[in-house]
Amino acid sequence: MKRRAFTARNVLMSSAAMAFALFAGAVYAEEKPADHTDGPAAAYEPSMTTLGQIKVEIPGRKEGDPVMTQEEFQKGTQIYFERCAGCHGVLRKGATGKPLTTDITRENGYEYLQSFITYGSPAGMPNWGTSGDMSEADVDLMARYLLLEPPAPPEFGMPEMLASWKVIVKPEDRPKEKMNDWDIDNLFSTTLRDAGQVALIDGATYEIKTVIDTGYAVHISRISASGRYLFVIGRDAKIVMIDLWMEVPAPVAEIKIGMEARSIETSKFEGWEDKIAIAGAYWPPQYVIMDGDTLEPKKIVSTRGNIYDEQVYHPEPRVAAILASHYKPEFIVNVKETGKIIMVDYTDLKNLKTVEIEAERFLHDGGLDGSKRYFITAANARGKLVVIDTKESKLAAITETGGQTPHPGRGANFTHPVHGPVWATSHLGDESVALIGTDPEGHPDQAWKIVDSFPALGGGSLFIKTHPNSDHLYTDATLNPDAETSGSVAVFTISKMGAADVDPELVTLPIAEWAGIPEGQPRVVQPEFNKDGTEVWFSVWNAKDKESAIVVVDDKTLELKKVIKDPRLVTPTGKFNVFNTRGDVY
Ligand code: DHE
Repeated sequence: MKRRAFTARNVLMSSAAMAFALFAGAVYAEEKPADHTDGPAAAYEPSMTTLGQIKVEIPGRKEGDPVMTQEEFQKGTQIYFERCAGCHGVLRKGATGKPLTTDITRENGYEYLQSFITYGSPAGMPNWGTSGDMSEADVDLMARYLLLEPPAPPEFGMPEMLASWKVIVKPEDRPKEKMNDWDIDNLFSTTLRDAGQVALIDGATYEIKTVIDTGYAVHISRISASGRYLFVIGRDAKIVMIDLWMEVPAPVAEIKIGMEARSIETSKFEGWEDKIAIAGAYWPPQYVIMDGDTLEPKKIVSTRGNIYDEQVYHPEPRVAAILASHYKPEFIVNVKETGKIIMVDYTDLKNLKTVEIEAERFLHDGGLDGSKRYFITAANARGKLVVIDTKESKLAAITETGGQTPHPGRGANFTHPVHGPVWATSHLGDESVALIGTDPEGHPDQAWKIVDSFPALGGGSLFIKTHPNSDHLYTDATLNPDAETSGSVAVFTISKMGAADVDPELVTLPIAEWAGIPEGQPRVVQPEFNKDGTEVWFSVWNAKDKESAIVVVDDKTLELKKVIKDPRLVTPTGKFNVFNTRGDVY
């Protein structure tokens, strides 16, 4: 395999700034990227915006504690959860960032903390003060805050879940057959992030059929195996279950499974279609197994435990991607900080069987290979891909991608003219696209090896996509600091890809320009195909008070087909085509 030395120009120099700005909720290119000095891996950390809103008390005062009012402590907690907890952990015990427990912060003292927060460090700490992201007063507040014991956010167990659980329409009162004439398989459930809603958009007419209220800073949609139920999860851990058979699809059940969450999935194994749902939380660190019809919570499993390699206890390992196996009645659960992948057998919840696979830290997103047997996921902070054989519930391989911070979404499967079946990821930290061989039977020498790596537009890519009926591979560059780059996508022609020593040619599509949005600097995010694989949709994601759009491209000609604009399209990001999402077609 050719090893590429990516050019400094194309490596995402200030990806940290961009990612922090993005995930702290300040999302747009028009906002000044801060001059952080850290690398992209450290930057790709969540903002615990929901936790930032909880009311906390100052923990019992100790001798030598700096004086702080309740109001200041509350503000410090909010800033900490929104900006620091992603790296340093909710409990300050460390994650991708160093621990900030009081034994350490008091040893270092106020001046050290104040200067560290102001100037950052080459090891990855952003320069919050000199970048202007935090005022001098906030830096002072945070330096004092860190000398106090951290507040422990509340747990969220069965009583809290049951209190939040609502069956809006009981299963027996739901339609017995599909009551609308919508082509529900070709609907796009479109995240309207800052509106806390999803728009259901018809894949043929581009009409917004309905807009549904969901959770706060809504994140992803997943669809039950039958295609009937749509599950949407917000960052506040609220799940909304929508029945697509209703005359006008609407929520039939909802629940909160924690205080911060990102993932939701439903059972797909034969005989178990639509029966079970599962969601994973960032806080408290747990996954929850629910009834697939009603969202009744059945079982809460904590992910607290030891890191796979160091065998050191981690108090808050977050649940990242969850996928349903097609080979067994199992869910595949990525536990970020302990680097473990848990195969959860959902057939007998009383005697729950799980297989704990030692994988790598810090697990994030991933998808299935073309045969749907193998789950390939990014341990993004370590630049690696982990491959799980879902038939055997076993680790198949761990491979370095050669790039910085792989971020595949669910990845892209295609048959490469030279290397055979491959799965692709793009990278957050540099311009590369890496292809991993996925055919251990037909191409055993290439299986689970990076068979090619070539440049796309630039660093800051979040998602890559193709479709079995398409000859194109698309990748975005959403977090690239350059507005033109973050407003464009790269397209490669699969049938023209050749040997690894020749980079495939790329075509750039100026998606944001095509959207014709007069104000702001929207970013282009997440290619998603329609059901037949003839069109690919891109979100043109602008500030919430500015116009956004969805741009539809003809996959054969790569020409603009449609710009969907509507005042209701507030901050569109992820789009989930019902057919492709339920069948893991990507
Ligand atoms: Fe996501 C998937 C976590 C920010 C859009 N995102 C995922 C998954 C995880 C995750 C764990 C995989 C879910 C699964 O498959 O079960 N996302 C996080 C974060 O922790 C992070 C970095 C910061 C945060 O505070 O939330 C984050 N994500 C974002 C965004 O800001 C994005 C770009 C816009 C938005 O709407 O929030 C975003 N994430 C997405 C999308 C997917 C996703 C569109 C699903 C992609 C797919 O094709 O399946």
